[in-house]
Amino acid sequence: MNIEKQLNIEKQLNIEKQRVVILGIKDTSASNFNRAMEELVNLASACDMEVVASFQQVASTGSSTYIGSGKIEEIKSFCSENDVGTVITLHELSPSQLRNLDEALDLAVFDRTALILEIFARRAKSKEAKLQVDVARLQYEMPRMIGSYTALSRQAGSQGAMRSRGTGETKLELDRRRIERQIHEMNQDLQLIAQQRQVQRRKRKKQGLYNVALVGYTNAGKSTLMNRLISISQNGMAEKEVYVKDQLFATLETSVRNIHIPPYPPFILSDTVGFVSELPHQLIKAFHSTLEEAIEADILLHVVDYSDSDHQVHIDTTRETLRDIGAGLIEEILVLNKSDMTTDTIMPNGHSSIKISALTGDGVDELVKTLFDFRFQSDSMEILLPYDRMDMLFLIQEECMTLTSMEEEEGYLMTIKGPAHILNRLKAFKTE
Ligand SMILES: Nc1nc2c(ncn2[C@@H]2O[C@H](COP(=O)(O)OP(=O)(O)OP(=O)(O)O)[C@@H](O)[C@H]2O)c(=O)[nH]1
Ligand SMILES: [Mg+2]
Repeated sequence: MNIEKQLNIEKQLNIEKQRVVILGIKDTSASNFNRAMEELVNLASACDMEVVASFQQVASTGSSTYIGSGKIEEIKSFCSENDVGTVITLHELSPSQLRNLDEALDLAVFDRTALILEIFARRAKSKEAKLQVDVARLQYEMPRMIGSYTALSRQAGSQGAMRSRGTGETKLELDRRRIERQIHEMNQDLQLIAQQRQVQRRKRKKQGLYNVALVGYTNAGKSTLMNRLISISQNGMAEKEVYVKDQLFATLETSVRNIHIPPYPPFILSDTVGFVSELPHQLIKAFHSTLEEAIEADILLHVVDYSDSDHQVHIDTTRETLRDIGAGLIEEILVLNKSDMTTDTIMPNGHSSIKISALTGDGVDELVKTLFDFRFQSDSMEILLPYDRMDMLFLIQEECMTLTSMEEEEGYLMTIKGPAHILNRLKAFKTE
């Protein structure tokens, strides 16, 4: 595929409701394959495309055109009869496969990775997200561009046109260096932004607030749960709600909010990008810093769309990705969301889970309680705090949960629950 064609695809991608067909090689069990193809339809619709047909072929290993010639003809005639100009493949194609299939079909061809990159590019709003997507895209495009140059120069060579081959190679080298330089500069900018983020995170850490991160498969309801918690939060200042939509990758950046739901102390809640199976590796790397918020959390709220029959696969995918980014050992609470849409009573076993509906609010109180049961694993403690220890009173208000409080002659008589390190500091005031 040459660069002009590539740009053409990008142009076409910007047209609303583009008609496309999807194509997959069935190299796994029928159920896995169907699930993956269904997800591809959802990814396409997240990119404003309408999937008009789905083609499949039983495994053909290492084909230079991904599929066989019979299937190519079938797709070609279907597309010309049905006014379809674009084919999306389930697997990531090698640069040469992409080029060969593109030429054989004479249609715009792109793979699942390119589709996901396009969705991310469309959703990116902040400078950081835009840079991350640009880096990932360039990394994806570079070998494919090299492939197209190599093909061009091979063609030229076979016709004996040495001069044009030389020109192609020089241009290739220049473009390659230009892109490498661009990637390098963008990575430097990203590093700067990541450092600023780190400073903010350190500040929050210093405050010692409970740091909770929402994670989970895309479209599970993480942002809806965040908004629900914001709506019942009683901060002095109202926190801004986050974007929710019934589409894959509605959220791309991390939003951090301060939540205070009495009688519990305030905590920090972050909502981040959702996971998907086989997230392109270029993106995992690029989004590492976005996901860092999750890596440094005290606890993860792993949100699952419990009404989706594939929820166990989604749980596994999310855990795998968490391990990949280095957050695999953080304590998690499995939040079985959208329980208003299912009567399923089988709970995934082996971990602490809780059923809720972020939409109706059912189970959310219980979830907050569970969250703080994790935080305050010790028993409650009774203290008598002298009136001149306002510093400690402040600490209690910030970090602990006050079960009872009375004003006595010598000070406040309180029963509190709190994180072990804070209770340790308050030991001196413990009543017998
Ligand atoms: N019925 C029902 N729908 C829900 C519930 N929670 C979320 N939804 C819907 O599910 C869709 C996705 O919700 P989001 O909160 O955007 O999901 P997300 O996990 O943030 O998704 P990404 O940001 O794309 O990763 C929206 O249409 C929500 O209205 C729920 O408890 N019940
Ligand atoms: Mg979201």
